[in-house]
Amino acid sequence: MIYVCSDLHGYPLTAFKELLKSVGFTKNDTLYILGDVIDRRGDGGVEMLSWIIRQKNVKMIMGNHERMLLDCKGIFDKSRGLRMDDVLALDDYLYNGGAVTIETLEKLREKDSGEFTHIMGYLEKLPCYDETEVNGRKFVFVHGGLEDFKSHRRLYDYDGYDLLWSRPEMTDEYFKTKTVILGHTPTSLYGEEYRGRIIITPTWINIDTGAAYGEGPALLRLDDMEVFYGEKTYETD
Ligand SMILES: [Mn+2]
Repeated sequence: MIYVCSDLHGYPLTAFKELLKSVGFTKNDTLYILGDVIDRRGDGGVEMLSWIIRQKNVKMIMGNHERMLLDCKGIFDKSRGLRMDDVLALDDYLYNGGAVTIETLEKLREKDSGEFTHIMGYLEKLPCYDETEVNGRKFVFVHGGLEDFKSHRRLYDYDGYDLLWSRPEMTDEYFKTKTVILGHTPTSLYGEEYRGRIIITPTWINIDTGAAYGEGPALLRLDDMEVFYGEKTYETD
């Protein structure tokens, strides 16, 4: 079976493992995580990243938050002073909830620099999109959306900004023959009636249910399009 989730943003690893257990997820299944594992809450998602890296059947896509962290990775290099581009990137990142992740990563770097390097190296190599086919139905995975969509435009012709920061309008339509699965925009931003629930449109599905804000993350099974929701975690805020 193929499962997809997105925007965990520091969701507790134990609660996430419970969700996987509840659907009977095994080594024979595959899980795609559509970015934004880090930032905003908990330990900033660092423990989750350490876990993801060690799972052969979990594939991650780049989110705008992973991109922002990488853009200011110079701040972890203590052999030189901060440069102006570090400061600008850091400013942007802190504004978007990166402080908790920087703090956890800094502690990890001091305690276990090998693991720190492993995590940063893994993030550097993340793809900005992926594709798969399940029971003859084609799927595209991307964090934000396909900005300035044209049906003839190839996926590799979109730049990072187009894929990681795009927020489709409810009426936007993508491919006729492929369903795009995306996150990035909490579904409640499309209307209170969608809070904590995925949104299914004719050409794209938004699975960011707002785990960053205490809602349970969604786990979508592509084989039968069944959706499962993780436990809400407001109390840890
Ligand atoms: Mn995002």
